[in-house]
Amino acid sequence: MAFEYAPAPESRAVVDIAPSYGLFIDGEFRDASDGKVFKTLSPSSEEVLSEVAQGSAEDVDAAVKAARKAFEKWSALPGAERAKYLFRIARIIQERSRELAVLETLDNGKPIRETRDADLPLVAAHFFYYAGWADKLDHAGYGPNPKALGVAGQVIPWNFPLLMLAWKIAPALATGNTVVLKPAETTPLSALFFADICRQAGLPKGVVNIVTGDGSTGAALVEHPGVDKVAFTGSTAVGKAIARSVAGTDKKLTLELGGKGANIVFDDAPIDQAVEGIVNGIFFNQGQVCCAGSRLLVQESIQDELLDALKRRLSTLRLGDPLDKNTDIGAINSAEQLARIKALADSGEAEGAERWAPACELPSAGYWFAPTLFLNVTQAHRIAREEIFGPVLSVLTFRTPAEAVAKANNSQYGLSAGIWTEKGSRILSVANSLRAGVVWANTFNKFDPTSPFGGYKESGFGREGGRHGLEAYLDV
Ligand code: TXE
Repeated sequence: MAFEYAPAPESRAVVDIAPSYGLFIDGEFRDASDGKVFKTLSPSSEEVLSEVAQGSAEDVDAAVKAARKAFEKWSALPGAERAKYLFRIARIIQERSRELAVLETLDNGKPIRETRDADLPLVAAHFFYYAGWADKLDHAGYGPNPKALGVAGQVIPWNFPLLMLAWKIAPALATGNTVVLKPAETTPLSALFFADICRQAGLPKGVVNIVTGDGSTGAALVEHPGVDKVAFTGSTAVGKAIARSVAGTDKKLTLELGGKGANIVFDDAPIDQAVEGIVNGIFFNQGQVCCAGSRLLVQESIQDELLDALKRRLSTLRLGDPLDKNTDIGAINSAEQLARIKALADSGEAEGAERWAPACELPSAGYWFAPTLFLNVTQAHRIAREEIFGPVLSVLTFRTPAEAVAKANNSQYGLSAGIWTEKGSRILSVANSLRAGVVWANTFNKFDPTSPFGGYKESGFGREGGRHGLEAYLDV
């Protein structure tokens, strides 16, 4: 891996991080009822960034009550009025995007180029997009005055903290719901900055509440009887536990869970373009992406050529300081996640797959994992079946399109897939045979607020984004 001196990292002085943060309930920041706090740190340096309130069940109750109180007025506002708030939020996000990008990079560990060029523009785009829906709901074929569900309890993960917040909060507010959101315990800061943006935008008190904390705070939220709709993005195990806890209530539920995306490269694919797509598919955000292309299915006849080109490309990736604009691979989000990645990668070796990584010096502090390929992987290997959620690509081969489809679909998950071929007819036939919520053709990890996103099988149910994302927050 080519190492060059990092020139002028994005200054971390751009963002002012307070030594401690409270919960955002009813328009005010406050300490946890029992005074408990936890630390959030920078995964690239292990430096403590701030101390954050650990929300208790009592705090969740206060937040749900504030959201309930705010619901009557908020849902009764004309859509055009709600739209104004959403547009204002979107514009403030744009104005403060440099600050937010640096903050997200510090708290999450992902490269600044990604937060600056992908996360933040998409966050703003989601608010603009759903702002545009708010005043059109009456004429969208849902019947007059489509009803909001009430209070949405939303639990989000750490891999795209602000973007997952936008996916959840923007459609909820556009449709007239109010929100209690719990960010992940390793990345609470951007959600708290967002709370400040809500204040700046003059959003009425209680419409958005942010309760930070760990899984126990999340469980208290989804179990709260005052919550009408639960939206969760995270692990399949927790998603199933939430489904069990919501069963038997009248709460609506959407789950966006894990994945094991197949990136299928046919022998007529443009190799250089496919290599870029494979790299983007699995090394974007260090592979901590639910729809990552974590299984490469390559047609046998081009295997050698493609893998040689891929290895050459991996040798040029730069791993290091996430605030450096030239960094391609940042830090893994937490020690726990790093341990999970290591354990699964070790299982690959133990089960007989061939491990390859470019020569790469890892920084001494922080949580790092070199971009890694596993060759000669079979369906029986754990690394072919389980979500690694790290920069690890499992390479399998196929001979015919039918075999490619069968292998791609041979998964408990069904979130994403990619197809690389010059043949339009093959794109259509293969895409239609794949049991995956999103299929990209000759690209990967492309997102757009107008497109619905969500999974088949153990990747969850319900859709976020686009018009389908609105329906998850309406009684249609
Ligand atoms: O997830 P958790 P973790 C996958 C990925 C990763 C694994 C574990 O494979 O390696 O999950 O990650 C909250 N009730 N994904 O442990 O625990 C928690 O506080 C309510 C895929 O971080 O699911 C956090 O806010 N909430 C994924 C959120 O759930 C609970 C993104 C996610 O944490 C809870 C993240 C409970 N009982 C991980 N327990 C994706 N689909 O993108 C925890 N939480």
